[in-house]
Amino acid sequence: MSKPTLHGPTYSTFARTIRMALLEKGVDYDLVHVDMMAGVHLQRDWLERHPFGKVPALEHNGFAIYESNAIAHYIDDAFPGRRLAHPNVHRRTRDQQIVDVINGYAYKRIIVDIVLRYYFADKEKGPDMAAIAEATPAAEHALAAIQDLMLGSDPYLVGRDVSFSDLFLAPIIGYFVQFPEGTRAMAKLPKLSHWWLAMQQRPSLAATAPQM
Ligand SMILES: N[C@@H](CCC(=O)N[C@@H](CS)C(=O)NCC(=O)O)C(=O)O
Repeated sequence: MSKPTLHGPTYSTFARTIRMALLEKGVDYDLVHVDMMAGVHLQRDWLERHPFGKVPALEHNGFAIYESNAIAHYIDDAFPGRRLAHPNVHRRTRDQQIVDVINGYAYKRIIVDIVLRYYFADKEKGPDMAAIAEATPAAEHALAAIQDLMLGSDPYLVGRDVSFSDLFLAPIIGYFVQFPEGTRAMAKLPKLSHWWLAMQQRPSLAATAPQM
């Protein structure tokens, strides 16, 4: 079977999710860097691949896909290997519910409203700590909601092995815990902290560290 090509920078959380999915499935792939810092994702060529100017995008045998959840499902369905989709309907539904919570709420509250304010802080003034403090309760609320959706005492979000939601959340937490707001938020969430410990053991997380 021919290799898929993933387009996206390693520092994108969504691109990392897809790289983790490929590694978890044991799928070999080519990675094409998209220089978001230079605004490549807003240029005409990229907009033909992704009309909303986001990353990542995947191409396989001439089939082009954008939107990370669709890409992750394609990888699970199109390639052999352990299924990321849980066989139990309730767990599979919870998994997708958590993915929706991450993509609809948690990503913006954690990455856009907090993490990017640190990374792209004004060089002289430093990060806007007032805005970060204001954003923190909403980020904590999103993580608490995710913890509430975890099923049983399994190590991963919806079971004994990783599913889609684990792969969407881990790259976001990987950034969030670099900052005090993240470590404090996780300290209040024991089940999610145990999950984070389990995720840190996954070779797919270690092998996809962002390169700035
Ligand atoms: N709904 C998209 C979201 C992707 C997304 O927001 N990617 C971020 C990088 S992690 C991005 O492209 N941001 C660029 C921008 O918003 O200008 C997906 O699931 O793939």
